[in-house]
Amino acid sequence: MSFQNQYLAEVMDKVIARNPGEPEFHQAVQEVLESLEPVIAKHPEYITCGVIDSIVEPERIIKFRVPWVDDQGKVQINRGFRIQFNSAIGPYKGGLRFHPSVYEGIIKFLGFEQIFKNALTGLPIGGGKGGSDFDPKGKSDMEVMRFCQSFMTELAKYIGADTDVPAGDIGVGGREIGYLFGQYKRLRDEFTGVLTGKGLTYGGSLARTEATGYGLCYFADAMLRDHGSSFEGKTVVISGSGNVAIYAAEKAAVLGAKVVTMSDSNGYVYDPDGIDVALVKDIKEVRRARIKEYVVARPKAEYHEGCKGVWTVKCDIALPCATQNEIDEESAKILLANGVQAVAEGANMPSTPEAIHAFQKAGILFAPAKASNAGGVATSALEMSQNSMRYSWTFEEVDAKLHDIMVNIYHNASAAAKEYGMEGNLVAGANIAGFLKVAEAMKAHGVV
Ligand code: NDP
Ligand code: 2IT
Repeated sequence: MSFQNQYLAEVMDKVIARNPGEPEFHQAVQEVLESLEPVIAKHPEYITCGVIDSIVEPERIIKFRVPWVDDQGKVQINRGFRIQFNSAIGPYKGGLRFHPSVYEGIIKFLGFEQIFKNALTGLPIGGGKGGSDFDPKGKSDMEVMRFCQSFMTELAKYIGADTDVPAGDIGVGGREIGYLFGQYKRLRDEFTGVLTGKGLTYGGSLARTEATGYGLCYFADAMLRDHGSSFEGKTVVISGSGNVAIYAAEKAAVLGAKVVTMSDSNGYVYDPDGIDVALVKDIKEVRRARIKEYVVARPKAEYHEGCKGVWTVKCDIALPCATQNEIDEESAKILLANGVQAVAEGANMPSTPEAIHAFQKAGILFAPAKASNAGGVATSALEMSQNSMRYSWTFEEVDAKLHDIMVNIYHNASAAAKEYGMEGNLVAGANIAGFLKVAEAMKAHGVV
């Protein structure tokens, strides 16, 4: 899409020129800037005070070498990143991703989206993201530990409970956070809430593990109910089989739906009787094995090679929970032809712009990641609060707060879309509501 507003077109051109070879970042910025057309028309002061020029430029990019020794005694070198994108409303906050596909452009897109997502939670957290091209798959626990210790040895210089608070993302779960926290504590000799997603014995919050997946379902449920529908009796297709996918599947089933698929980067399983979530937890969280193993214990289920095939399974609701751009236009059209009624994004930017366009054109319910997957980071912020108070809430207390936060995000995004003349467009609504909060804070701080 081309911009009607000349200024926004120029900002976009500059982002592309300054960040060459980073298509995911361009994609994330383009979507937000498109949503800002009516905002600029109403608030031309955002042009003069420079908040849009500033918001697309990270406050700080940290890039470092991560040397570690593998089990054969060979030195391995990976790249580490932390992008501290925006601290207008709170300390930088966002996950760390360990995956071979990680490069600066992936961390930039994730960090940029995190600014608006975090603002939507209503909690005081800025936006950041980090990670490495390290692949934890197939590594021993000791290799993962040595890598995490080396990664933190450099990262520790730049983070802190009031500065920048990392957490998990793809390839970074409880095990990695434990090793990272242990090394930070050793280096700094301080016990603070510098990371979230910590274990329950050392400052972690109850319900953080479940939060992104549960929050996704709370958001989708609010959206469905607002349109006279619900999860009850619906068939749900979920991609991924990691942290977000597992707890989305668990909550969707509790809300009365039948989840029929889970996937990984190799393929997907289809279980006509409904996915056995306890079995998936055992395969992924305990055995760290592939989703293919599922059919060994459930002979009526089928395994299919190729992860894209998951979108050909007929469903009422689709919850993409694996990775960016996993639903392209072709997959979106197949979902629509099969009668999908709602798509809610658990992963970050899982739908391509063409796929989003197809969903919106068809008039189905579409929940964008920034809004619908904000439950993870929201609960991370609740973990920070509990750490500051040196106190912990019960599972039920945290879960109730998470539920309220997700319902509020739905209503705020929905109201912003309506106010700016795009009723029902939650992509625009989420981008606008998140942007306005951060932009007001940036304006108040002056040129900094
Ligand atoms: P996990 O590492 O726990 O699981 C990732 C899952 O996605 C795995 O099943 C993995 O399969 C699959 N996957 C990863 N990369 C690809 C790929 N290139 N193609 C196909 N499948 C892939 O990560 P999470 O569940 O934590 O994260 C999933 C998504 O949710 C990400 O987009 C993340 O940014 C987002 N997210 C996570 C939050 C959190 O709190 N953890 C919060 C908000 C968003 P395989 O094992 O084969 O790699
Ligand atoms: O994308 C995300 O919001 C996350 N990976 C969670 C970040 C966090 O700080 O909990």
